[in-house]
Amino acid sequence: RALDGEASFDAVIAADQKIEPRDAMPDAYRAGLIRQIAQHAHSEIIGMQPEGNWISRAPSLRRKAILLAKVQDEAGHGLYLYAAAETLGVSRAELDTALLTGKQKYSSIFNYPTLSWADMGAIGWLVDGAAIVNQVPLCRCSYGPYARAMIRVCKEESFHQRQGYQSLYVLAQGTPEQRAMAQDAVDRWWYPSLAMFGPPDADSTHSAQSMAWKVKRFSNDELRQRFVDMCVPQAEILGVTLPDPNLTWNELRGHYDYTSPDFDELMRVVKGDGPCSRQRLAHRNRAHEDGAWVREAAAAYAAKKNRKVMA
Ligand code: FAQ
Repeated sequence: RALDGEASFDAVIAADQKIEPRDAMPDAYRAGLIRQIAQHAHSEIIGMQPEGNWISRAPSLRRKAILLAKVQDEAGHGLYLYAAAETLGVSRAELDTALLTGKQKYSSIFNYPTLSWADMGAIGWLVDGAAIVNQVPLCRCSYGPYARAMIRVCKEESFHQRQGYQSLYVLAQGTPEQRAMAQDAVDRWWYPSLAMFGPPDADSTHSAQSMAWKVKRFSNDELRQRFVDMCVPQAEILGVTLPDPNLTWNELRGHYDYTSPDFDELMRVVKGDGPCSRQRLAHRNRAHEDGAWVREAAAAYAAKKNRKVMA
């Protein structure tokens, strides 16, 4: 069934059903989804760089194979997400340009450097952990293609999270140097991971509309809290300390109290002034230029095949 009007759009949203690409939808719904899905896709693609940095320096063949597979999965996630965005009427070339020129953003987290091998564990545990908390509710998002892409992404992401946790666990049980390296990685990744959930609810420009349209199912602060509550017992098992002296169980709220990340820093990073922002974008631009011949060859091959079909 293709929906043909605003009234039916509202009815589908109210009934918790899915909006599909050919359905009528408000322009702002379409634009908002393109914004979020594109940012999400770009995050997966730029997110390959911090970990890609360690593939050639992994401490064993096994760890190298795992890391290589994880980074490949991230490329795959980017591609499902670009495909979901394309169903809204934006082309892949437009999305590429928007990323390469800095017009569209990607997650703040990927503008931080990966300084040691332990960062691979901390990213898996904390960054993929935060991504799962944020993305599991997106499997119920009102836009069908995005919701369906998220199901597979979340399955793979939870595997990524487990491998990061296991890798960090091994270091945290290792020599004093390895334990210090694990703790240092957790110290550096904790607050940037909390910032992944976005600004506090009061400053979140898109939340209200996005929740009314059932794109977002929970607010930024609700998900951030859920992440903190999940990490505290995991940190205890790992034997690492989360770098927050205010982290205490609040009996009344039934949640952990915690120190918020520095939201001014988040906004600076989002605006392109993160420690690695320029490097990440320059690297992506270089890779895009280096890949020009592949795109040309693929287009020429497709044109040749088309001519054969027409003949
Ligand atoms: N970074 O009004 P809100 C991954 C922007 S996980 C950058 O609250 P919204 C997996 C926001 O876009 C990471 N920008 O916005 C992986 C908006 O700016 P705009 C990707 C941020 O959309 C793991 C403005 O601030 N995940 O890749 C950030 O309602 C390991 C106001 O904010 C997703 O993208 C930020 N942290 O809520 C890969 C999930 N926070 O557009 C490799 C899908 C906020 O008006 C290795 N996205 N902004 O210029 C979402 O759930 C939402 O878009 C939020 C933000 C929650 C990120």
